[in-house]
Amino acid sequence: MANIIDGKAVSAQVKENIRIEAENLKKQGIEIGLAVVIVGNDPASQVYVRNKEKACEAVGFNSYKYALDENTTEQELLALIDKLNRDEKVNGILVQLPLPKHLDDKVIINNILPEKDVDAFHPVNVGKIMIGDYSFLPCTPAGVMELIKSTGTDITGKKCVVIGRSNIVGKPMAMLLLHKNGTVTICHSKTNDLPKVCSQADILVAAVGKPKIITADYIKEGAVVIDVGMDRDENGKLCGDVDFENCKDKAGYITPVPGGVGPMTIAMLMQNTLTAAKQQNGLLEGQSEKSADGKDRNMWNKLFLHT
Ligand code: BQF
Repeated sequence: MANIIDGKAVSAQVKENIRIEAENLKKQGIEIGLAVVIVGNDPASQVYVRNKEKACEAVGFNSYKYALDENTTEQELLALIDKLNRDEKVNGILVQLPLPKHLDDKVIINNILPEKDVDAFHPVNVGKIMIGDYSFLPCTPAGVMELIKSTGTDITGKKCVVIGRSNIVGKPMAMLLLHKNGTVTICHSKTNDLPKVCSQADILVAAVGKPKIITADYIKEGAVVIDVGMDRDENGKLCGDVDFENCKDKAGYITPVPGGVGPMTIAMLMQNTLTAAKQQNGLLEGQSEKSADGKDRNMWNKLFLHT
């Protein structure tokens, strides 16, 4: 039986540290605010938004929820974003995805001020992630990194396989592993002999979006297996991309769904919102300088080197 990585416990620890920092900032008169915008009535999105509001409450941030009608126009949504960009009480802005079909998420995201883009989806922040200059962490990949760290696994030199090449998970995930000196392979729907590639991985990150497609034949004995999937099984029950029961005896460490990556994604969003508030209040100046090698800095140092 593999060690089961407890995402809820790790996320609780991260959030507790954030709560203490927020409490100290409050004593200096600084309150932290996150605006959450949701358009339409997608039930999964409503759950995710509620999770984000609850996390804000737990760490002592103000949350401002904007629930807009399904038929909201681009112009109306952009007007709200413009208002939030200017609102000093709002340190972070997130627009819950996916948006209804008539809205183009690229246009919307491009109009969020990069300094308030706590999802790190704006092209400016995506570019910064590529060069290893982390003002905001990509939430899900950063959560995965924290979970790997919690196992005590050193990524340097390890074979890392990421399944999935989305802009939200797969691509930034590969970057974070690369910046930690992993030897990274990105697989996708056109990859030849996926089980063979995966079964060479010391660290396997599954972000496919298909229930339980990763079985024991994809897993190297003792590997760290991280499941980013949020799928439904044949009974409509929440499950991941990894067939947990089938893989748990072969993996060295494995994340469950629920209670694995999901709670970490939310914790990292809180971390980014704290960072945004500090930056906007001029409290991160001293940390924005390069370290001697010019590579690891800011949040990166804080979160992944010596927390
Ligand atoms: C848990 C998300 C797909 C598409 C858009 C805790 C969340 C999920 C699970 C959560 C997700 C997934 C979020 C658990 C936010 C993660 O206990 O296992 C929290 O709220 N998430 C999102 O905002 O958009 C998504 C997945």
